[in-house]
Amino acid sequence: LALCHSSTAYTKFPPGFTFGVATASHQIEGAWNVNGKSENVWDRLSHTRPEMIADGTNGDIACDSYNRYLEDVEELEYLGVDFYRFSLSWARILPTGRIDYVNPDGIRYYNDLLDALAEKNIEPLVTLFHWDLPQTLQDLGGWTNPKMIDYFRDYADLCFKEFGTKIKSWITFNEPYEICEDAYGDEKKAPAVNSHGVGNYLCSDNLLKAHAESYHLYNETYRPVQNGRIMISINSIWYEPSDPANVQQVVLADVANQFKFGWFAHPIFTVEGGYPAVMVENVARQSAAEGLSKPRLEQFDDYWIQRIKGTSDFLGINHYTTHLITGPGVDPIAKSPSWLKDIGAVTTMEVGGDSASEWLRVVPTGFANLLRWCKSSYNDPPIYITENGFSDLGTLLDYDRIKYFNDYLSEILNVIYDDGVNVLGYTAWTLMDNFEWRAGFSERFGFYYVNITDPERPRTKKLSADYYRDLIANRELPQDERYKKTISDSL
Ligand code: PNW
Repeated sequence: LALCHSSTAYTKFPPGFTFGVATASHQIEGAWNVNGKSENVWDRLSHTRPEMIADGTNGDIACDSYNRYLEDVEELEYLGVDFYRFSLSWARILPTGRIDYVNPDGIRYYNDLLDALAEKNIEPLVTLFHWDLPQTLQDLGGWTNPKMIDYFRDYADLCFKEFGTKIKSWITFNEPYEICEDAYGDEKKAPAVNSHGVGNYLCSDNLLKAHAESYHLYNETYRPVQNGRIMISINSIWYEPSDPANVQQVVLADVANQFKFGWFAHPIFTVEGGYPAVMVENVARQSAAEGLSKPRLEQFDDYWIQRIKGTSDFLGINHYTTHLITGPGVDPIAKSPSWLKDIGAVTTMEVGGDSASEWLRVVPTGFANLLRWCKSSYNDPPIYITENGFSDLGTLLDYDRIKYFNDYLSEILNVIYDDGVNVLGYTAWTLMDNFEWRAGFSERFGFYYVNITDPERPRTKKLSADYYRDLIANRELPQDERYKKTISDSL
């Protein structure tokens, strides 16, 4: 692979390019049952099935950002970010999940945070849904229930109304793939419903409709007075052929990318709209082979194809890693039926450098390929990178993280200057070590180390914090020798 590519690379970001960091409510806030907040699906999972969290931790206190948000803002100020991406806790704002009771403390908390950010000139980029569904709504079926379209629109409506004068940039959903596949088609994420091959597709139907309804609501009712923008953040594991000369693998990698990224991007960002044709065909073929008289996934009708199309002002991309396609067939880890089996390809993670997360392999060139593919597949959309980051065990001299950021950012520069990909901003995951879902605190992605055995939750900056601060201050990849060590130095 072209690893030498980045050594000759560009270092300066174009004028107007912006930088931020991201967090998510359940991963940092804590205060899980304080001042009216109700239980969410991650509270439920980590309390009732603690063995499902690698280190048995939970989000009860997490980074205690509910109480320590001013410390968060100080750290953001140190980094010098243009914007801060965080998410709202639905269960803190609407404890029943429905619009019938608004918790004043939820409104107060986010107003306080927004005011503190405004004082430091840090722009908020706010995610409405980053996985912490109120348990009350999960009890009704969660994202497999079509009523969620209304519940989500009501929640979005309230947030636009309450916070829309302070928030000009909204993200409806963080990573619909993870929401639908990991949580309803598997048990990798809460609520761990594991309705593989069925629940995952019910979820995508409802989620895409809920997204579209919220977009139209914002567009028609709020945008004329609030003048903001609204988008969705789609995650990709980018798939590449393990042997680039193998035509069958090349074709299958594209099928896998349609199933992964295209599942949610195609309905929103293409001219024709709807789910990718290859996805609809594959699921129909598999369903027939299973003896079903009706496919487990069906194309949207014309009304919904039109209603969902074009409903994002930018393409938000969360990207971490690349995996490989080794050939046709049923992946050995695929359940039956399942999204993975429906792809009809065998995947492997045997590629690139390691992180502390099994799934996260370091493959910077894959990022460039994904971005070029997005430009050509989706009509050259304006793109924000809404997450990108690297996990380790929490070392303060985090050279591997610095190298990851450097090499991935370098690929962004390559595609901007060489291919004209329209990337407008970059968001690093994450401000500080936080509750990494089923990995608990065992995998750490932060610029700040958080000591979770200390009730004060002290935050200690890592070397990567200075790297990112220098980068932002100069709008240029730092060349300073103190950031450059080999991978083995940081272990
Ligand atoms: C994201 N993958 O999840 C989430 O948005 C964050 O909340 C999370 O902490 C962060 O990335 C690190 O995991 C992902 O398999 C989950 O490519 C899986 C993948 C990527 C991102």
